[in-house]
Amino acid sequence: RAIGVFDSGVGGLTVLKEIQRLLPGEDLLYLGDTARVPYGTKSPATVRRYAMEAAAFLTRRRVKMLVVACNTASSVALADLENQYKLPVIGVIEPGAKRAVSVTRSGRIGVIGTEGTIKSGAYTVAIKRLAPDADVVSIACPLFVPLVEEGWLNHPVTHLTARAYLDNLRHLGIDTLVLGCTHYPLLKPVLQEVLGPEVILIDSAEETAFTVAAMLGHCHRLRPSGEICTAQFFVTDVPERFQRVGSEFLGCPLATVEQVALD
Ligand code: DGN
Repeated sequence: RAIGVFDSGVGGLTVLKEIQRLLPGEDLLYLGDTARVPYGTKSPATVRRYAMEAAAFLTRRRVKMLVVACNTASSVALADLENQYKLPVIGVIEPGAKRAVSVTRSGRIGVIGTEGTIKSGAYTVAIKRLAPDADVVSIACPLFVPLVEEGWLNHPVTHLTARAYLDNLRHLGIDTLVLGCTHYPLLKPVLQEVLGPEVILIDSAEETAFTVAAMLGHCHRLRPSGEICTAQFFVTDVPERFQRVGSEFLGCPLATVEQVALD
């Protein structure tokens, strides 16, 4: 049985990539709800409905585990998914929060994400549950997703945008920043440059993959690099853009991407 992974679009591929790196022997099904991206600006009720439909699609294909590779969906829909299904359901919030708490020295932790994720307060709750004294500063960075989708990973506009969003966090003296959106790991070099080398960036994609591996109770050998990804990809809009941007995310071509309807 495969591991089912879903996101609103290409962002969750950062999680898929890390799972593949840790567990190359696992079959993976990936659904990107590209017809309805972005989730980040939608209401919690709408994102919950989308997440339930995405999960229903994957469970009809008899997956053994669901990975919600989207912070926005994880922050508002995880409990509903857990109640609905008997399978293990893994979100991206908890693993990132745990890691942030374990590495911070000052206890002052920054969180960036979509409007939906930040408004939900899910990271603040998760971090405070583990470290009640932590000082959490969170800001929404809604322009980052379209910049990443455009492939502007090292563009002057991206640098300026990052500076505008993050200057405040820098002045507040955070020592740890949670990248609370699965698109953001691609911006690591720019974010690190703006914040300076002393701020530790927490990549929830990596942390989530560790949680998946721990849950499955094994770790496979690394696959030799350069091999074509064998996961099966589904999208809800025409595949071309997903295939183009997605191959940049994964660093290898996406063999086949199938367009599907969720109902
Ligand atoms: N990748 C999604 C997340 O992690 O929140 C955000 C993408 C979007 O829907 N805007």
